Amino acid sequence: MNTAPLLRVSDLPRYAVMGILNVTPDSFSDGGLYAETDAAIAHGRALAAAGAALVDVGGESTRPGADPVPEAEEVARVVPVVTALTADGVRVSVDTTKAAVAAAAVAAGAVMINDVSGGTRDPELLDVVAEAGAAFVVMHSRGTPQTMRDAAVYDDVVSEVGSELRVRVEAALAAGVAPEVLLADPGIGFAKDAEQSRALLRELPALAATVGVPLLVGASRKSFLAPIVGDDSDARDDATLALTVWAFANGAAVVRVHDAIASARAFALLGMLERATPEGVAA
Ligand code: PMM
Repeated sequence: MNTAPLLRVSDLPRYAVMGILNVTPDSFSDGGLYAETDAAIAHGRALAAAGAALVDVGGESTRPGADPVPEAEEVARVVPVVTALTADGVRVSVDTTKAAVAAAAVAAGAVMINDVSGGTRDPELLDVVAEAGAAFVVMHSRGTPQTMRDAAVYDDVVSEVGSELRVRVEAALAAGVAPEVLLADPGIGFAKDAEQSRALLRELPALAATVGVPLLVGASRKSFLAPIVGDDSDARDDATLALTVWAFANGAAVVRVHDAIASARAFALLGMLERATPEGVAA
């Protein structure tokens, strides 16, 4: 399969913020808020205008214990939002585990598929991604949203997540997905308890070396933050901003966040400081 890539990881800016747009009634934290299509489109535009390099549209909650959404319902939630945002020139990723939803998403203009099952839940999804030339996020998890809590048993979480992710990266390559479109994601909170999530965040460079492709990190507002900052989403956003800085400083290529506006502002400033010389700031 020699389809030209729709997006290479190297096309993204150094600090690529992926803004989360959940079009679901029951997600971790912003569920219900953007369930209306028009509101979702407006929020996606605001994320892109604030500097998000990608907007990640999801029509099925991945929350532990969440009920599956029928394919037609997921397509109906996601496609109008993808169509409207891509018409505005926004780079859209779609968070799905289903081949049919991925196919509808790329037909509507999405350039990336983000699969929390890493290509394992629907055997045809990798073929759809390869044929379209879409970029692909291979996330690590174990089990399903119903069973993942019981699957969080590791002797050495960093090396096991790394080697399991590598197997999924090899499967994507074998299906014809190009290496330059791949991102791998440790799946913070997915079949990991709080300590395991922190261990993975501490060891991002070791994980990237094992997996062999650039990393995407999604830690935004996740429950492992609650013992440190409490349950309130504003407090979790403050903590998430620190994690975003940490992830980029430790080599992550993309960070997936709810409050993309704060992250985009912080990284505009950081980029400016990095370009600064004694004579001033280069353009
Ligand atoms: N987390 C959620 C959903 N999709 N995708 C990737 N690649 N990485 C993640 O960590 C991830 C994801 C769950 O969080 P949300 O429902 O708040 O978006």
